[in-house]
Formats: sequence, structure tokens, C-alpha cells
Amino acid sequence: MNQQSINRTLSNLPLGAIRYFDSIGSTNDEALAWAANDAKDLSIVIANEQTSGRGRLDRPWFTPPSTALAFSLILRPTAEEKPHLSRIVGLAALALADSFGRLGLAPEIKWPNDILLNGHKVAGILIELVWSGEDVDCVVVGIGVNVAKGSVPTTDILRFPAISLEHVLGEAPDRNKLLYDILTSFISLRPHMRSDSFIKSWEKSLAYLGREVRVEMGEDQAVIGKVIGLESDGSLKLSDESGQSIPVRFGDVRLRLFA
Ligand code: BT5
Repeated sequence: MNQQSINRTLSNLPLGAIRYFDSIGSTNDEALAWAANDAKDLSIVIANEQTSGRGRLDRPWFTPPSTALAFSLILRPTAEEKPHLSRIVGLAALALADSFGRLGLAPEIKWPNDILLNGHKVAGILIELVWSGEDVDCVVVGIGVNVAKGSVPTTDILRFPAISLEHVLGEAPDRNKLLYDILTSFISLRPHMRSDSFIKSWEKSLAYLGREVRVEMGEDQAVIGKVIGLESDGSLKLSDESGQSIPVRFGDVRLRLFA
């Protein structure tokens, strides 16, 4: 993977510009700085290694050299997209799920930002916003995919079991081609993001549908309920014991095995 091979592979996609790094702290940090400057819509930062990759709430995201995909896409949302920014995490998740599906796999979306294969996390998404006063100017969509086995961190530092595409496929797919495929899905799904059918497709791919889960929203705040779908803003819809619907806007979802 290098700047030339990526430029070549992505040449027929309608991207802004492409910045490749052999090693970087976090592609999201680079993308946020670029977005605050002059980055065009669909510009992309990609790295062969991240030394301080981030997850949500500043949790670490591991990207050892030459084993993973780590990239950040900069979006300049249109006026029509702006009321639906909370759906962008679903857009990224569905693009990943579509792309893994084309590899013959059966991915599930663990709401809000994880992609699972065989119940293990293979990819994560980090959405960050760049504001201009009261208005969102840019959205940075950070995506990390475990491609080769070496990308999977040791279990002691994991909050949730992890896996790579190589573990499931028997060999690691070509990272440039995979990137092309994910971006192609993302670009073709984007115009549909505002539709009701988009929420339906997102719902269909949800992990734990109909199962009882616990959603942790902080140190000592949690909600328990059965996953019944998504709200139109992409919040998770649970139903409690009395059948009352509870919308959940953020948190970490865990299956309740011993309810
Ligand atoms: C995420 O956060 O899953 C978002 C990950 C986004 C990473 C991309 S890579 C490109 C871009 N640049 C960045 O700096 N970030 C984005 P969250 O749901 O909070 O999960 C974080 C947790 O995942 C950590 O606390 C670890 O337990 C676990 N983890 C870390 N590295 C992992 C890996 N490679 N595979 C699976 N789990 C991992």
C-alpha cells in the first residue's frame, strides 16, 4: 500500500483528494485538521499504521503496520443531508456490511458503530464533527477494519472479542481493493441515506434483533430491554418488560445471556 497504488485503485471514484501516510497518529486527527481547512467533499486520509488511533470516548484503536485498513473520509454535508447527520454512522456501517457481504460473509451491525463477524468485532467506526458556529461544516467518518490476523489486539485490552477478515476467509483480502469496494458502497448508498428504506436496511443488518441487551451509557448508567429496531434518527429502539419503547441515543450494547 502506498500513495501511487491507492491513487491508481481509486482513480475512477468521485473523491476529493487522497492523502496517504506510512505511519500516522490518527487518520481522524489529520482529517479533522484538513476539514477545518480546505478539504473537498469525499477527501480521504489513509494510513498503513496508526500509532494513536482512537475509538469513541478516546478509547484506543489498534492499527499495527500493514495489517489493517485505517482511513477517514471527510464529508461536506449538503443542506438536504444536514438534518440527517445522525444517520451517517449507519451509512458507514451499511457500506462495510455490504462490502463484507460481497466477500461471502454474513456481517452484523452492533449498534451503533461496530461490525461483527461470527459475533466478533471486525471493524469500528468513529464519527466526528467540525463545526462552523452553530452549523456542522464537515463530518469525519473514521473507519478501521481488521484485515490480516496481526491486526487483532490481544484479548487483555479488548472490551469485546475481536477478529480479522483473514481469520474468517482463510486469507487476507487485498487492502486496496477492499478500500475501493467499501468506498463504492458508501458513495452509492449516500443518496439514499434520507429515505425510510435506508432505516429498514440498517435495521435488517442489526445484531441482537429480538434479543435482550444491556446498553451501558456511562460508569453507572445502563438500560435493559429487547432490541426491536431503530428510530428514524438512527437511535436504537428497545422495548422494556412492559412493552414500552425506549429510544437509546448512545452507549455500548451487550447481549444479556443470563436474563
Ligand atoms: C470504535 O470505537 O470502534 C471506533 C474505531 C474507529 C477506528 C478508526 S481507524 C481510522 C480512524 N482514525 C482513528 O483514530 N479512528 C478511526 P469503540 O466502539 O469505542 O471501540 C474501541 C474499543 O475497541 C477499544 O476500547 C478496544 O477495546 C477495542 N479495539 C481496539 N482496537 C481494536 C481492533 N483493532 N479490533 C477490535 N477491537 C479493537
